[in-house]
Amino acid sequence: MRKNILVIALLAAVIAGGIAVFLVFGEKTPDALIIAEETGVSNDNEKIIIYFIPKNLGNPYFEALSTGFYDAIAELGEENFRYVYIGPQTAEADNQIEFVERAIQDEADAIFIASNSNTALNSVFDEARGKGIRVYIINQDIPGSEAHRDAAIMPVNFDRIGGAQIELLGEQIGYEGQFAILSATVDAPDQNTWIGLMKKELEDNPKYRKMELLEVVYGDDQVEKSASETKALLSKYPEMKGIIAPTSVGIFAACGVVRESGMAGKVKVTGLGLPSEMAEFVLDGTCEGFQLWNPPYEGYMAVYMIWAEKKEGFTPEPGSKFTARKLGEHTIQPNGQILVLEHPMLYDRSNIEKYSVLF
Ligand code: RAM
Repeated sequence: MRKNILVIALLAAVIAGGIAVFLVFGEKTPDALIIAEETGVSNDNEKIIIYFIPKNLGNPYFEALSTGFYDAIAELGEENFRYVYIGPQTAEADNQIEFVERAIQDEADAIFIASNSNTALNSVFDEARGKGIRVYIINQDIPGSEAHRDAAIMPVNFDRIGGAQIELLGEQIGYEGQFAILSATVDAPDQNTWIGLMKKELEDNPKYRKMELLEVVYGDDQVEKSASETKALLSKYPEMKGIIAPTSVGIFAACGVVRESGMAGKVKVTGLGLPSEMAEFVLDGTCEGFQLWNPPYEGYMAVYMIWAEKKEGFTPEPGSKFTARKLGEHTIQPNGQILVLEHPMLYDRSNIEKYSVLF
C-alpha cells in the first residue's frame, strides 16, 4: 500500500539524517511526517502545496477531516499535490502561529486552518497573504477578523447550530430542567459562536423558558480535562438534567463519566460528536442522539477549491463558483463563507452503525 511504501521511505530518510524534521515538527502524527517527507523530494514547483493546520493534533475529529483532503487528492492525482497535515499538541490561542510561519517558509499555495482564536493569528495571516499564500479558515470562521483571511469553509450553516442543539437537548429532557455546556477552549471561535447562539435561543424562544443554563465549562478539547469538568458538574449540580458538549472530545469524555457514575439516562449527554467515537454510547443508551455534519467533506472541498484556482481561473471572492466533483457546485457567499452543508445531521440508534465506519 502507498502508506507502507511511504513509511519505508520515511524511515530511510530519518536514518539518513532527517532527524532535523523531528526537531522542526516535534512529535506529530505519522501522516504529517510521512507526507512532508514524501513530497519534499522533487518537482515541488509543479505541485500544489497544501497545509492543513488543525486546532491540535491527536483529535480524531481533525483526522477525519484530513481524510477528505486525501480523497480529493486521490481523485485529482497525487502527483499534483504536496499535502502537509501539521499542528500543535494543544489548542491554545497562539499555538498555531509557528505552523503558519512554517507554511510561509515552505512557500505553500494554501493554508487551511481551524484557527484557535479570532484574533491571535491576524498578523501571521497578513504575512502569508502578503506573500501570495491563500489563507482559508476551515471548520469555522474568525468572526470580526474576516479581513485577514481569503475565505472560510464552513461545515454547516452555523446560524442553525444554536437552535438545533437546544432543541435536541430540549427533546431529551422534556423541555424542562437545568443543564450545563461543556465547551473546548475559552477562545475557540466555533464554540463561542454556537454558545452565543444557544444563549440567544434560550432567551428568545418561549419554548425553552423552563430550561436553565447553569454554566459553561471548558475541557480544552482534552479528554482528561473534559472528564474532570464533567465530574465537577455532576457533584456540583445534583439536579442537573443534561449536558450539551458541542465538541467531539467533550461529548465523548462526558459520556464516559456519566456512564461510569451510573447516571446514564438521568443526565442526558448530547452535543456535537464523531460517530466513530460515539457509537458505543449511543448503542448502550448513554447518549440518545447527537448532531454533526460530514468532516471529510470539508477537506475534500478545500482541495477542489485550490485546484479550481490553480487550474480553472477561480478566485476566492464573494459570488465566485467552483465545482467539487461529488459535492457539486458551490458559491462563495457575500460574507466570504462557503457552506459545505446547510443543516447538521442527527446521529442516533437508527444510523450510528452506518456512519461510525465512515468518520
Ligand atoms: C471538536 C472541535 C471542533 C468541532 C468539533 C465538533 O473536535 O472542537 O472544532 O467542530 O469538535
